[in-house]
Amino acid sequence: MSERLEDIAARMTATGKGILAADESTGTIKKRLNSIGVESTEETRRDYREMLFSAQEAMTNHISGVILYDETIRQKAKDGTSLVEVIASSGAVPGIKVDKGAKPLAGFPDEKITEGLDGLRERLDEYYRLGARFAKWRGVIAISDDLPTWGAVKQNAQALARYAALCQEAGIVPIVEPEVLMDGAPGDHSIDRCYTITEWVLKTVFQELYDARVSLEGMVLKPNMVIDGKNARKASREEVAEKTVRCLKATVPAAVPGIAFLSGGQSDEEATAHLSLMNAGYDVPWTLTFSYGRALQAAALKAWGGKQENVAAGQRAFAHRAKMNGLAARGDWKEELEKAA
Ligand code: 5MM
Repeated sequence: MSERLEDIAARMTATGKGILAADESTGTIKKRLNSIGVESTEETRRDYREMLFSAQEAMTNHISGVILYDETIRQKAKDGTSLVEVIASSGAVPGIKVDKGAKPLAGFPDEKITEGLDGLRERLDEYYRLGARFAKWRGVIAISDDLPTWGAVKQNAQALARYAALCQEAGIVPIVEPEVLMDGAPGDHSIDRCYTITEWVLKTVFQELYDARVSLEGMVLKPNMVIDGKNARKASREEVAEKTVRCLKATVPAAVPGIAFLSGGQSDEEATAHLSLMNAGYDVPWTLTFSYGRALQAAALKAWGGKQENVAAGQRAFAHRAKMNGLAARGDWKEELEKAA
């Protein structure tokens, strides 16, 4: 019998653990590898991800699930073990990005719609057979003085809801990721504008999920934090935590088991600090944890540098960030712990 959606969601949001977002599409991972002077080939992408997924300490103690890209879910480690098995052997749940990326939205200049609904039912069946037990779909919403438009918010929310319903039909837990961008152009918006837009987007997403008959108990939300634009003044860590929790309380039903934040371009330490403050200071009905890409991987990518002899160093860097975020998921992170390391 297949595992219940609620049970998978509970494993994904287990206390003190979070999700590693390693689902960079081919273009994005190329940028990441090129930034350390490594050519992006099927083999280097595999080597990099194998380095992360086989990092025993990080994976076993702090990672509850890994989001994979289509190529990665089919790849094998150097010794022939599938990467899905490498992940599962650490106790983490393998997951898969199923959206086909954000494309220009016809009729809405500077706004995007995420594609990938056609044929999704069949793709989900295949991913299930390959071992995925959760999926991810990211909708992106850009902020400017005039954006977003209601049309873009509504259409992205509808796509997220249709995706989530298809996942649940396939026995797969949907991660619903409506990302209000922090670094979209011009990125000079205030934290209060981010609050207003995030609230609007989340309200719309949950209405669409309801209309699409999505079971809230069998999903995980992956939102942005409420934070000012990358090129605007920086709100204090306390303000980010307070406004994020307030916004989520106003929009996310208590039936949702867990919320796993994206890092969205925050520095590694900021992303950790914000999560820890939220867990330490507020009573909330859901688990609050991380589903970070950049904020979990940046240090590891640099320490690895594409060299076999640096695998252990890369894994140590990953273990450190995973540990810091694991502590943050319990509200126990302290700045001194970064310095000590
Ligand atoms: C890892 O990056 C994910 C996929 O990005 P592309 O489709 O653009 O290649 C991305 O969706 C990621 O899962 C989330 O944004 C969280 O990552 P960050 O870096 O924001 O924590």
